Amino acid sequence: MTTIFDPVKFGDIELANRIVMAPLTRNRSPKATPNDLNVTYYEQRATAGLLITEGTPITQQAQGYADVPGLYSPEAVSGWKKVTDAVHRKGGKIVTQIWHVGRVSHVSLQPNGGAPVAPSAIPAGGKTYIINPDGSGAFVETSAPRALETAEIAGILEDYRKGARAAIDAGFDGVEIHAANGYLIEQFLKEGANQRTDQYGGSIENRARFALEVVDTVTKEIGAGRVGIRLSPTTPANGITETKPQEVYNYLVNELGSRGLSFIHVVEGATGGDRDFTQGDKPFDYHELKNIYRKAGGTGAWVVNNGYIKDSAEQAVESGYADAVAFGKLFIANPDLVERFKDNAALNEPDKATFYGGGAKGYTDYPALETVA
Ligand code: 8OZ
Repeated sequence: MTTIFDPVKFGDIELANRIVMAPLTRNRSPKATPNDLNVTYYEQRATAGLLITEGTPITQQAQGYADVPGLYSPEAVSGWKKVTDAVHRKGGKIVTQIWHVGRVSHVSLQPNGGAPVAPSAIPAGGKTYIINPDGSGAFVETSAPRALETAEIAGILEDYRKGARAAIDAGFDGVEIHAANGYLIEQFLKEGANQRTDQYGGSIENRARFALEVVDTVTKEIGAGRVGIRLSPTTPANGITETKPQEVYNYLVNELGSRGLSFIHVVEGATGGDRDFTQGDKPFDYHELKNIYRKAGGTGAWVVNNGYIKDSAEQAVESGYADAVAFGKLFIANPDLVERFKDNAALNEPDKATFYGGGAKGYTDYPALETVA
């Protein structure tokens, strides 16, 4: 029987175990550049089978929150190189989550204070986090976006290509395309944010076109065996809505099946919340989704996420449903989560107050087992 501690291949990436660190926004990289504290944080967690970094904007336009690390300056690539070197020295594997927020941004974060871009000029209606000119932080309404011209989309794909190349230059083992949680790719996929009348809007096939073009661009650049994708079929995150999530995502994974991806990472339910949440008229069937992907020839690892604990993760892997499980909050508080699971040891509790922004507190000061008296 396969267990969560067994090795596994995600395409070209060999993992020592099936316990994955989920991408986690931590807002601790001023000037969009990874620093030494970020190196320590990832290095501490290198015993995960795979680390997926926090969302990493591919351009300034792709940026939606203060102090998240990017991939679009030489300084950021050098900063990430220190992270990947440290993780590799510890025998770990690490991919970066390439990210474009689309409408989930604020003019103060955008090039020349311009409007964020989106499939359609429909505000997300949520909040983002910015740094005021006086240095203080603030949660503010996301700014009204402008709709991308059809002719601009090739330029965004080029940004993804460059982001993927920068990730490889920075020493990452691959990338995860962030197609979840109400950001740009999901804004195209889901009806509530997409009222386009060109080939990127209307039918499911048209709404999925942008996602598939991003996948094709990135896999062509760095090889499909190093490319995963994160999906959240039913999440309401960042004001996103879809009444037929099963149809949309069945179509999408059927298309992804022939593309040789390294892994498919599925957030089940509302991101960070209710696992049974759906916006469709029936419960979402994640097993059906996986079966469609496999029937379409998909060989990527099936990675599941959202509220898993050791028992439910073991059940998911041992039953053959999932190839690996991604943990978010548990990895924030437990740098040695793999060892703790192996030992059935007690877990540290994550401190919500220090999730976003700040310094070492609540970031690199969670104790590993051997440092607990
Ligand atoms: C929490 C806070 C800010 C951003 C996501 C990248 O939801 C995020 C995110 C999460 O995917």
